[in-house]
Amino acid sequence: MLSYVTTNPGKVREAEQYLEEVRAVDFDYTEIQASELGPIAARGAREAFAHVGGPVIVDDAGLFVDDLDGFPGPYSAYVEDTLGVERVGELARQEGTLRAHFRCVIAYCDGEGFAATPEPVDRGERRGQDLAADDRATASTDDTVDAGDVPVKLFEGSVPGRIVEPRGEGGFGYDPIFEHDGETLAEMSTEEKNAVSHRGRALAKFGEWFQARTQ
Ligand code: ITT
Repeated sequence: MLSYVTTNPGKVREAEQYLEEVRAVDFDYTEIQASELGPIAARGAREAFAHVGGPVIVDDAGLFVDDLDGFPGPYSAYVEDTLGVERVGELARQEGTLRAHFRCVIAYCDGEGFAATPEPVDRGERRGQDLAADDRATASTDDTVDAGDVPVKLFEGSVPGRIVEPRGEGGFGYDPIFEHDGETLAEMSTEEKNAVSHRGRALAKFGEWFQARTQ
């Protein structure tokens, strides 16, 4: 059975609409420091696969404020924990910077290879080129897991929007300050959020591909 490896139950709730059989595995894989979500998710998927021993997906997501050079981007979790969502909203609005987007990369690994499709495959050997020098140091000194260089398939989704004063009780994370088409993601039901969101788009691509792979 497919395992969704995450410490965030909100992600699993959103995935249930797309994946018939999926179980949540609460495992905190290493999140390397990198400027792109893809290598972070790919590295996490390898470690999650080594932990679970069967097919896994992990999901790395972030809020990118366009006029703040994409801040907080791959550092969104750290910034949420340290500054907090409301403060990020205040900072962005102080700068007059309202345009933003959310991105999500779903990384799938089952230890096997992949036939070519439009979605990219991270083959591990690219890791050294994708990471900055500090990131390579982090990756190469991690001796807790040997997940090797098994291929990982990546599915990306994004949604444009703007930063607003917090509204709504639903969703999680930065949802209350992110407005798309007049509503914050926190004002939407899970189905409504999925229909427009970064994760919904990535999950739709993954769900279709995964169904074909397992038939
Ligand atoms: P796992 O890594 O264990 O899956 P996480 O919550 O740390 O859980 P991410 O690293 O992908 O997940 O999340 C980065 C940050 O972005 C974190 O602060 C999340 O709350 C936030 N985030 C991710 N997806 C989001 C979404 O759909 N809506 C709002 N905030 C989101």
